Amino acid sequence: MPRRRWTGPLLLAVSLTVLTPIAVTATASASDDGGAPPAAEAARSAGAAAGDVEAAAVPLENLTADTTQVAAGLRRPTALVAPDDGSGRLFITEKPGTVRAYHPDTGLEATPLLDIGDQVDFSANERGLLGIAAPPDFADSQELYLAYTAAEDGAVTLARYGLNDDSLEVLLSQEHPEYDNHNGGQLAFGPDGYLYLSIGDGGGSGDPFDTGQRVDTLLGKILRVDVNSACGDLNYCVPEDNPFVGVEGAREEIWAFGLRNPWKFSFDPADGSLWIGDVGQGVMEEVNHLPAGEGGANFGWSCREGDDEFDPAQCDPNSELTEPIFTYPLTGGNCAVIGGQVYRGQEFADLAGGTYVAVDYCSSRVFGIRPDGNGGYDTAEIGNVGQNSTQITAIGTTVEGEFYAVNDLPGGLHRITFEETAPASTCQVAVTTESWNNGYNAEITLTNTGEEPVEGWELAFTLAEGQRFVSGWGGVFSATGDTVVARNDEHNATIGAGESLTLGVVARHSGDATAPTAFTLNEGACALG
Ligand SMILES: [Ca+2]
Repeated sequence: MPRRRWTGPLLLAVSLTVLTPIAVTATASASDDGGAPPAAEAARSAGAAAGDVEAAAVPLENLTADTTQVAAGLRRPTALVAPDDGSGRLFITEKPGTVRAYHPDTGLEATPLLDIGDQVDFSANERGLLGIAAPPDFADSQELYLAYTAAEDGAVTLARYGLNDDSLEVLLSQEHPEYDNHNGGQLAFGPDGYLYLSIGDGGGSGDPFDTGQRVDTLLGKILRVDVNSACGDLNYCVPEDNPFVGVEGAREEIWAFGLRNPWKFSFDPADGSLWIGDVGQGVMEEVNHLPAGEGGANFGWSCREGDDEFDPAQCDPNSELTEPIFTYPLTGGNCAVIGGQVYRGQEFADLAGGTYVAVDYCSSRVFGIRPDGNGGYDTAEIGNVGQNSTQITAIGTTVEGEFYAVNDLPGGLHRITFEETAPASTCQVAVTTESWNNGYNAEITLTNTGEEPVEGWELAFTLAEGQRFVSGWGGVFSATGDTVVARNDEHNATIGAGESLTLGVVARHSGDATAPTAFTLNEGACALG
């Protein structure tokens, strides 16, 4: 069945709608309620510095991600964050309600940094302490923001924890009583200094409350709030430039909607853009990407699941949908996308700089995504880390941008590293020779072992010492010193997948009649066989 694609007329129809939010550009200094929080300035300058790091020179196809376990004994970890306090620590949430501190030199601290277990409902697989964010002023404030499902009623709860006095102040609570899955619970400060929180669609299956497309509920959303001030009855303020401010019937905390279970999202520290991994229903997983400051995006659920239509009753023909920039199917053991981070560290900058890395919870396949500079994206599977770290639940970074991951069972902390690997060979060469006292004739059988036809070819090889090219057949030959290049003739330019062709070379030698042993086809090395 062909997939239904979003088409032009629907996009144009946006101007006719009333409730469709208008994409806004948040400027940190322009809000009317006293300007941006103090964090904004620091966050922006940090972003500018991070933007100076070099971009990767290695093609995604040659990039491989791997993990190495550095700590064990975590209790179902769900998130990790690096406080910017010069300590070099990572804080890791554990589902039962504890936060553990880790330092590369001293390992995992045995005693939890904090314990709010008596406030947390972790009775179900997707419930518990789910998210953590450290504000830019953490070094002074010693405050952390936590997202969890609350004891008693399972409400998705945002709270501020003071390490100095072990205080816990609830800021926001969203009822979530019917189903225990799809709680979201990711927290992160944006480059604008505001706190962003994801909440799932209310759970169950198939969006039973139709919350994805409704803007009168916080379910199925990413929220954006100012936690540095309080407004009226709220323990936070809604930024004036949130997209639904002043829209009747809408919750003004909403930043983006049409999400199913945005378990993890993150900001690229270099450009402030927002990356979201949204867990799919039964067909596909998706990754979404929004430019910095673009509020009001509708990611489609439950009208859409990824690229496909899901529930036509939820499709408003007047609503503009933001397409996922990457999807992958729920086949081959895949089950749930774990949205990751954009690599902006130094150690692997030449390999992975600017690459968004996500992983599937069940299959442990790692996906790399890079904007291609022309509005599109390069994507590739860049490894499978299932041998070292099954069931990854979160990818986080150090203050310097180096990657770590936590995995669910058995709970561990892992360093993520990258290496360059040669692309798999897609050609094979077999050589037979017939030699005489001062020359030889080599017959070369070249096979395309790839899945795509080769259109136009250039086979290069080097003669052994003391040998000289005399002539060739089956192609157009040229020789420079001991390097010989054979190019296709008009009649044999295409080598179909799995097909072979034969060519030959006559060379002189002065005692060593060894035929060439290394061949490259269009600059890619061929296997010998
Ligand atoms: Ca979507």
